[in-house]
Formats: sequence, C-alpha cells, structure tokens
Amino acid sequence: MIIKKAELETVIGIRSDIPVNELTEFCFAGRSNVGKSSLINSIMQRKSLARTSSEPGKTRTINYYNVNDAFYLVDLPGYGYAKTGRAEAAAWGRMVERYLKYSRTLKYVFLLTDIRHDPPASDIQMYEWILSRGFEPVVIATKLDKIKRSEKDKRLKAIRLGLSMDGNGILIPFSAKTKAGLEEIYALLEE
Ligand SMILES: Nc1nc2c(ncn2[C@@H]2O[C@H](COP(=O)(O)OP(=O)(O)OP(=O)(O)O)[C@@H](O)[C@H]2O)c(=O)[nH]1
Ligand SMILES: [Mg+2]
Repeated sequence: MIIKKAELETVIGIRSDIPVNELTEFCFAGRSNVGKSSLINSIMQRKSLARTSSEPGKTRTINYYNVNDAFYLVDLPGYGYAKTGRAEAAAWGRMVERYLKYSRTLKYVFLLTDIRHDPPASDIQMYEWILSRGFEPVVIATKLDKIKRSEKDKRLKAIRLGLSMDGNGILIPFSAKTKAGLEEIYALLEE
C-alpha cells in the first residue's frame, strides 16, 4: 500500500459525540500495551505518529487517523490497565460502546491480543462483546517477534481456542518490529 497521507484528524474525549464520517473506518481494540498504536504506525508507515509507550494507559481518547483520504484507522483506548479506577473503566466501556454503536462506516474491528499469552478474561469478554454488536472481530496476535518460530502454531491454536473463535475467523500473527503479517492486514484494508 502506498501511503501518501497519514494524519491525526480527530481526537474524541470521553464525553464527545462520535463523529459522523463518510470514509470507511477500521478500529483497533485491545488491552493496554498490547501494541495497538504500534500496529497503526506500521500500517501508516510512520514511526511515531500514533503515540506508543512502554507505560500502559497512554491513549485515553479515541484517535482518528486519516490515511490517504481513503479510510480512518481508529485507535481505541486500551483496557485492563491495573491503575485505572472502576469509574474510569466504566466510562471507558461506555465510550467504546458508543463508538461501536454510532460509527456508521465501521468495516472491521481488529482485536489485538499478545501472542505470548492465552487470551485473558478481558480479551474473551471483548471478543464476545464485539460479536454481540454484530461484528466478526479480526484477531491480531501481536509481538510475534517475541516468541520462537517453533512456538508460533501452538500459540495461534491456543488463542483460537481461548477466544472460542469460529474456524473461519481471521487470526493474523503480527510483529511491529519485523512487520510480519502487515501484508495480510493491508489485504483486508484494501478489500
Ligand atoms: N517487540 C515488540 N514490541 C512491541 C510490538 N508492538 C508493540 N510493542 C511494544 O509494546 C509497548 C506498547 O505498545 P503500544 O503500541 O504503545 O501499545 P498500545 O496497545 O497502543 O497501548 P495503550 O495506548 O496503552 O492502550 C511499546 O513499548 C511497544 O514498543 C511488537 O510487535 N514487538
Ligand atoms: Mg496506544
């Protein structure tokens, strides 16, 4: 994919209305620190347009990145961050719920989970929740570079099982470091 333009166009706070866009949207959900912003940067072929951090809980807004005036990549705030209070977590849930409900052009929901671990309860809940909203999540198993090549198939199987994924469900192993999996993701965006 040739990236001619990549810009942070809209930032939505916890109380803002969900914007009505003409362009197709793709959103990225997952636990804090799983690699959402890193994946978005990889897609945009930018080093640090989407802010990444080793410190979890960095993205606390919904950020819309305009790519080529063709689509938006929507960076959702991460969940499961230990220091987040219950009230804040609830506000987060409502914000993401409103996003899934009111986005008119949302095409795919990408759910990111760390390839090294069996999906935690929060990812299983998120997966089911996305399904209940009428979307079939595209699961991205992140940080592929952190496991041995020989472990890959076993880890993917465990993730599929952990999330009770449909046999036809899309599961793509990805590394922001090596860019493995990026072509498969581009293929989905270009559909
Ligand atoms: N080795 C490796 N590190 C990664 C990969 N993806 C992300 N990271 C690292 O993991 C940390 C978190 O990445 P982010 O992209 O900021 O994660 P996030 O999901 O956006 O986190 P929040 O914004 O807090 O929800 C950073 O230190 C990244 O450099 C990957 O594929 N491989
Ligand atoms: Mg982030």
